[in-house]
Amino acid sequence: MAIPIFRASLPQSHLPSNLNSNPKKSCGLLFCASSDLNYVRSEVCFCVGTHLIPHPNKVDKGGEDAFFVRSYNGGVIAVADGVSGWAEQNVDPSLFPKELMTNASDLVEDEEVNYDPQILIRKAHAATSSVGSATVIVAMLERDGILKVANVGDCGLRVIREGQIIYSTFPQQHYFDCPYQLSSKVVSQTYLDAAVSNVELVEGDIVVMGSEGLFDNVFNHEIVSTVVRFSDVAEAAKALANLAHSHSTDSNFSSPFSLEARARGFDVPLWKKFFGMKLTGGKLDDITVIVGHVVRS
Ligand SMILES: [Mn+2]
Repeated sequence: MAIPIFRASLPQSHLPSNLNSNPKKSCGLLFCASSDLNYVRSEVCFCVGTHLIPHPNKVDKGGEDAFFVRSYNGGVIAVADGVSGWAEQNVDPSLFPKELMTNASDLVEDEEVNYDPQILIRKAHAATSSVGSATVIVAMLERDGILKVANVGDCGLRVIREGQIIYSTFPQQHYFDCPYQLSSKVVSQTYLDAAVSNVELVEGDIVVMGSEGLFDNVFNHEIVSTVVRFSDVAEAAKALANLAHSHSTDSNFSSPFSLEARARGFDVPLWKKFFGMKLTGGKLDDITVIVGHVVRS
């Protein structure tokens, strides 16, 4: 019987249950199964590294993203991104995603959840009493290599195999910059709105999960070229977060965010266009990156 073990510890956290929204910490978390038996050779699990860089104006509080990593089964990874508009109503936007992730982490082994990330989202949402809202993505790896993904909003996930992206989530949004989100309001999206997929992973695959702060600032080809440079998942997560951060503060960078804004009709005023100027720049945001390497258990 393969038993998951932690071969490296999570970084210090001010959140319970393996949660971490602590800025500027990365961890090399290896939860590979130990086994004396050879017949489980084909079983896989995640080796996970994480890195979070908060929005420059939100460093004191650690930002409004939250995430967790659990070793259950082949591994569970999840990110929630708090919707910052709540600050205008004197609500701390970080509370809802943090509680949502705490609840989800606590419910991972729940019988009713039964390895289904969509049910995990339903139960975690129902258990969350904080005011606010968040986008959320959860991925659960089965030991046979099936990765189950449930995604509400514009967090994202990529699967990289031999230097190619073989699977990608797509953001769900009501309109530009307004994603689907779970909320304390009755009128919001629910687990039923989650985009759900099953992806068959094999040993050697790399999974990159992140908040929109990653995908708004880093192109897919950059994600690939960055992760393939590192054998250490914690180093890969840190490098991706740093790249996203540097693009987010670069007003001349044509980011995925600025390209989408232009495609949707947002641009600099006409007189600036006359001088050949266009809307550029990254998007300042909280940046959470989780990199999972699929290894034999
Ligand atoms: Mn965000």
